[in-house]
Amino acid sequence: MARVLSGVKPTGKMTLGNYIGSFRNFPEFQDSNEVYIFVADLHALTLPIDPNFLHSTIYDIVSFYLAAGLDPNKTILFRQSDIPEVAMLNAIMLNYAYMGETAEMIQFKEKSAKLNNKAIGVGLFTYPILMACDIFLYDTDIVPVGEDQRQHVELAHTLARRFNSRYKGEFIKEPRAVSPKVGKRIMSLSDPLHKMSKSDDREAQKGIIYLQDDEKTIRKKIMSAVTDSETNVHFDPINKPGVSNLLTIYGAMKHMEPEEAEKLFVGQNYGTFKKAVADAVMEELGPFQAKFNAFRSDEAKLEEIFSIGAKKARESAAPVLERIMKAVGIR
Ligand code: AQP
Repeated sequence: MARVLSGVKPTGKMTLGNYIGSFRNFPEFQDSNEVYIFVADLHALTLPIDPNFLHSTIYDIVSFYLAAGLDPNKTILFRQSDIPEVAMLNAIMLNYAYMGETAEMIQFKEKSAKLNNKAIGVGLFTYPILMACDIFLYDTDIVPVGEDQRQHVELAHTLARRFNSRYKGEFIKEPRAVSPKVGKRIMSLSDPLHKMSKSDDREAQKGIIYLQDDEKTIRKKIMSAVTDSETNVHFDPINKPGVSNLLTIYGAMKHMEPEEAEKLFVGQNYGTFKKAVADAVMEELGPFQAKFNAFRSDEAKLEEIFSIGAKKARESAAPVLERIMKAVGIR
């Protein structure tokens, strides 16, 4: 049985990118693996965030996990800040990553550039190390993430290797990232050269489908998606990024490669194609949203799920932390 771990950080309203790149992929693991899925609330503090918004979004994320089909009896569902062991491990692991490595992370470069390189919290710089600790603490083998998180998992892998080689033993499991077959990187509908991102505050979010948008808004955003001046529905991410992104979304919804999806739209105009994409998205998101609303309405129940998850997660974390503390000589 492999150990599988992933998380989502409550940094903004969840998007269709988060759904395709992460939420919907988790449940498939839970029948034949040991699965740990968490709300990465400490990671959300790496950029300025309103406390009320953060508090509420933590419950949104766990409700999305449940709506996607995660079963708390099969999957260990927890909140990152309920696990003090991760802070201890982070204090240790900060010493094994190099400043040049975290400075090279694409997310760090993009997010610090948005802050105009002023007042950048140290936590934003060291975020991939805390993420590596989330991974190490449960002896994780596999980390299912969208493409943009792959670089962070690769850094965790490098860090595990370095640590094991320095202390001459298999103290930390070396993790591996897996990304979905279709929809590794969903792009903005209004600016298909940029990722659809939950913390994106540019141009009034008309290119971002939020999982809590109503049907009318979702359809309107898809029907207004940027395409090109041609008329053929063809998958070519370099020359036709808008159409290709819509084909990727359609393919993700229908479990087919975008090239295969393209064949269904030969000779059809962009209007008909966009309507088919909107139908496909709503067919899946409609029932998902209804389940989400039901889970989200009971915060006491969500707290109970967190508390059971934290207990189980800490039972796994304690011996791993002890092993690493012994390896470095502080135990
Ligand atoms: N556009 C996307 N396409 C495919 N997958 C995506 N993910 C995010 N956006 C897309 C995947 O969703 C998970 C969320 O990870 P995270 O909460 O750590 O945030 P992130 O990776 O930084 O994603 P965001 O939405 O862009 O958040 P912000 O704006 O806060 O940085 C990951 O598996 C991610 O790959």
